[in-house]
Amino acid sequence: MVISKTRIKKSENKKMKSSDDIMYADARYKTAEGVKESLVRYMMQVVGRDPKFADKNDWYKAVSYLLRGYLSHNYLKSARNEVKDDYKRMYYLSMEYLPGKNLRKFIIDADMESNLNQALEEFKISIDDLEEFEPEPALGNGGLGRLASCFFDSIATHGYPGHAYGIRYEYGLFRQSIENGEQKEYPENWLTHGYPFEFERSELVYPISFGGEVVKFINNDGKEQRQWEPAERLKAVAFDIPVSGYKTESATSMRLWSARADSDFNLDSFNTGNYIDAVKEKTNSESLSKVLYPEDSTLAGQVLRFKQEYFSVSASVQDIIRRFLRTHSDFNELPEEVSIHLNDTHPTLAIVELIRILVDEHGLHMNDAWRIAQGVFSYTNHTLMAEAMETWPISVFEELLPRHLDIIYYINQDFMDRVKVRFPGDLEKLSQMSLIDDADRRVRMAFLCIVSSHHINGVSELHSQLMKDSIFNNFYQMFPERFTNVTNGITPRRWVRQANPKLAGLITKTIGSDNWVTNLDLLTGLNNYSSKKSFTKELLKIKSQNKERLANYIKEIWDIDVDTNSMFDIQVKRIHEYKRQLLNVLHIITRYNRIKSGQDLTKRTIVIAGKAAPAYKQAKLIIRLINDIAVLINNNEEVNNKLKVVYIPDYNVSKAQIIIPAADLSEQISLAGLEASGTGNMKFSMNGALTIGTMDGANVEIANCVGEDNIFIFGLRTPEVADRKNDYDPRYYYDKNSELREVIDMIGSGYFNPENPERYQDIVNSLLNEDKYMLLADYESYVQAQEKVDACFENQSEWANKSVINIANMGFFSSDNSVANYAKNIWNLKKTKK
Ligand code: 26Q
Repeated sequence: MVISKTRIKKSENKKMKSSDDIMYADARYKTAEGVKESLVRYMMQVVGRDPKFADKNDWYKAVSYLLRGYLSHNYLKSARNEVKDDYKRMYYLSMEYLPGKNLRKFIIDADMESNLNQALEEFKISIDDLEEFEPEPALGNGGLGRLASCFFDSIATHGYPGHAYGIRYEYGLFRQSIENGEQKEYPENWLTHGYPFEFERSELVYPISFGGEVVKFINNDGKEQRQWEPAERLKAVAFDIPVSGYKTESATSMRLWSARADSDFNLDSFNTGNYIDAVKEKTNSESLSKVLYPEDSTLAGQVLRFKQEYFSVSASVQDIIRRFLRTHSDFNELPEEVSIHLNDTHPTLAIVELIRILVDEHGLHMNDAWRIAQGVFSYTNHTLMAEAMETWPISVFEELLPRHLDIIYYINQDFMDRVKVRFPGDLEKLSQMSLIDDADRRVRMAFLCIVSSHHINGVSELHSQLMKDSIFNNFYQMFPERFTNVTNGITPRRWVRQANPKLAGLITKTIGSDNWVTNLDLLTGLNNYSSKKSFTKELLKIKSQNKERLANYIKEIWDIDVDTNSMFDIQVKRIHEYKRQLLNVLHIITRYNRIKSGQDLTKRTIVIAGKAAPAYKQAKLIIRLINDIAVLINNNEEVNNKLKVVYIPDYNVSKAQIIIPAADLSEQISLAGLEASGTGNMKFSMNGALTIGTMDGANVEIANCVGEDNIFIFGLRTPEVADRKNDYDPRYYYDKNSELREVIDMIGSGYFNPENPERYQDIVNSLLNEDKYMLLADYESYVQAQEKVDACFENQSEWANKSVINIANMGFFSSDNSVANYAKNIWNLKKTKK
């Protein structure tokens, strides 16, 4: 009897699909019917609602869980393949990510748009309805964070074994509102109603320690060893958010760490009856991952930020080692198996943490651990500005990471020995290149990165060259082979296919397939269409529809009517003096004066958006000035049929998706040599806007790709800026140019703010007495370039022709290209898919 029972079971088992079959062949989502069935199940089983009574928010959740479910198949399959074939993996460490909203992206990537729309029809819901309920993870400040997210879109789409690590900030970048012309900041808690795309991995937890002291002891081999005995401990818990690839089965994930109190560690306080203190300590520990620092260049230098940086990289490095040890045991193999990339210096401590773990926890010799680290790490620099260079006081190390400071001293000693050999007798070099700034008693994080990385790259040709010529020149002389360039890129999936579906449709129809979405060089096929009337007509129509959408949005938020026939002249990015939003302002006032004096100018709608760091007074003052000017101009009957100025509050990825496709003109006007790359410049151009810009960052390469006839370049070149630095006199330009003088005098006299005429005195003073970013030197050339822009816009077919050439030649700026470069030249990675 027993035997036959077993037999029945076995034969039943045969009929049952294996878990692999289920994992690898999920056909449910291939039809509208299948999607609908799944959706109703998710609604009942996960959301817990009756589909009959579900509201839009419920449907948003059900669709999101369905997508998460679908993507987890792809993610798990990709992860399994990586392990099975022992692929080298790249781990990207970044303090910031800006993925934008995920719902629409996941739907497009899963090729589910039409099935899902059909499935939702019965419930009278559209995908647009659902998007409104999705919170936006604003886990970054700007360019650097968005770059990381573009790269991961490319990594997932092309099947590279890459994994992202960061922090699950509870509060993302503040929400900006403009009140009486001023920026006000509000907390942005994107997790209030939960985030349906994440998986909490409560089993994936690592201890994180701070403080205490380093003790010496004699180990079993009779050698002196050092050990860190920390005083404070907390935990990092993993949360994974899937990253989908476009119409492919490959996928990856973003692993974000959240801080938790270490309950065991607090037990003492409980036992001694100090309950309140124990709970306080818990809140204190958990505050570590609470909030993203809103600075994007000047460093606040807060201890909490330092702790965040260590928290994030310590958890990540522990996780990387755990993953490595699942299939390997010899740490000498680490450089062949693992590549760790540092997104700027913010995760530098990962280097020291890896060495510490190898030496203190796995018994390696310091020199071996140090050699292994140099085979593993690579570093991207994103800025040359001295004030943005990260350094941390030695006292902070002593207090919080004493063992890490030991290791940094070891590295520095080893490095200084090498400097002595390379530059014999040059004592100055020793102090210039030391990882420790002796005068200030601070650790120089960028130097630590350079010394520890096999590759160091800048983010545009110009920036990479300047890196070698200026701030890192000593290091370049020592390690020329380490320095390289990888020009930034942006994903055409989000920035064209998703943000500008009509343009995407036109391109697909014209080229004959949608292969360009993953192979952007195919856009060159459009070059033949630049003077084909039927094509340019459609292109202009699409631009006009996108402008209509932005105009409606402007009407909604400000109740301002803007004319979609006017030129949409747009500058959106963080507000910073070096980015020169003020130069844009000088031009706006010039236009205002010219119109008032009776000149007939091209009609323009000038749009500006961006956030200022809350403590950056001058940047906030610039925002206020723009808004004061906007009120005056928009209400002035004499000019407002020729000129409108609009400040769009709370710029973020979603807003960018509405604003950028609507632009005719893209403003990229930083002082030459200061914008490392820029990526907004690429987004605009890919959407058919023409650029007015300086020869800075990636603008230089954009000019090369589209040709100088199809871009409006003005201003001093980098060498000219350097030449003039020492004897620059802004008053010379003020005295010489009466139009400029009038503009500055208007700002200074309170023309735009008669209720408080002193308000912008600081701005005028800084322009006339220092003008650090040489606005006055570039003013005349900027205004002349703007005149050329006007003339060109008046000839719409010429404009359209240039617009097509811009789009057609943007292939180089696909993040697919940047990632392929990193993979080949820096990470040494192979794709897991053919
Ligand atoms: C560091 C320490 C403490 C607090 C804040 C920071 C911090 C945070 C963010 C410093 C810098 C950033 C962000 C920098 C950034 O976004 N840089 C931009 O990176 C882009 C991608 O490479 C470039 O295109 C831009 O040119 C560059 O400005």
